[in-house]
Amino acid sequence: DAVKNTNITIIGVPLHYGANRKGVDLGPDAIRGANLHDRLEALGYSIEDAGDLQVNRLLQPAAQDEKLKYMNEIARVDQALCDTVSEEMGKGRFPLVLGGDHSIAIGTIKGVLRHVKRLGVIWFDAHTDVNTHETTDSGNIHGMSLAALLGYGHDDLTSIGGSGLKLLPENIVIIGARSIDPGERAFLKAKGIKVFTMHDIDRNGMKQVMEEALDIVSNGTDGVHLSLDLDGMDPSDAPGVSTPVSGGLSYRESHFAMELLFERNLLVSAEIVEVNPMLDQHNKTAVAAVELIGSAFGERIL
Ligand code: 6HN
Ligand code: MN
Ligand code: MN
Ligand code: MN
Repeated sequence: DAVKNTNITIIGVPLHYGANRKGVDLGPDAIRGANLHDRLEALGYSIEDAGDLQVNRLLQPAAQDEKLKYMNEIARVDQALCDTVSEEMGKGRFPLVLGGDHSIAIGTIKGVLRHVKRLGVIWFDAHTDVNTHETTDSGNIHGMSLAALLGYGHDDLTSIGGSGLKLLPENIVIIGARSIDPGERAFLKAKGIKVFTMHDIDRNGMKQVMEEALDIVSNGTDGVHLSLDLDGMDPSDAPGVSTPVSGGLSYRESHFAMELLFERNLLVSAEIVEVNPMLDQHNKTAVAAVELIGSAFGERIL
């Protein structure tokens, strides 16, 4: 087991190009505004905020990038994020990255992989994000991040952080999936990636699902990353996301998952993505995100 790291560095990434929809770039401030810093401090963590990475203002994607919208800027930001995450981990700190859309997972996880070669990942999401430019309908890179981390997709995405860095399919679990594109279905099957869909959670309950999930991500790995896409939660509890899908995880199911995760003491890094304050109601989604992080870091009801 990893020794619990109580030194956390918050890194904001105000990027929305991967979702091709404004608003998610306001996520870092909305999450900070929901008292992330104080909540973690109250749990005994020591917090540093590194501020936000710089994202350039672009008015439209280049015409040739129809299946890889805004790729150049996304790749540039992900490379900077990879370097920042890796630097913080080099100082022995725990990186907590605030998105931004889910394309930032490429940068976060590549940075973590520089320090933890055999990394387990919990991908909490309504989607599975394993498209490539060859299978995508939308051309939105936030739907391609997990494939890129496995080494599939355009070179400019897979080579971020150095091309030797990769996740292995057997070390990943996806939790909460209910919207999977045809090309993704084939990919998940071919690679043997374990997906706990909403059907599995309905059938077996979150307790059994998380126990199985945590066994998978901890088996033969040296640490686990949490990639928390808020659209995994049901839109009634998390309405402020770029791509909402009905039939999601309830408030308690989501919290219970985070509480069980904390009990295993596996986390080396985490990120919160897809919080979109422009689509939210009274910052409800950012508050839910901070509450989930609270549970993942040890908050208890009693
Ligand atoms: N996310 N599968 C869809 C697409 O456009 O490729 C949705 C992707 C959503 C990505 O929520 O991180
Ligand atoms: Mn403080
Ligand atoms: Mn996602
Ligand atoms: Mn999603």
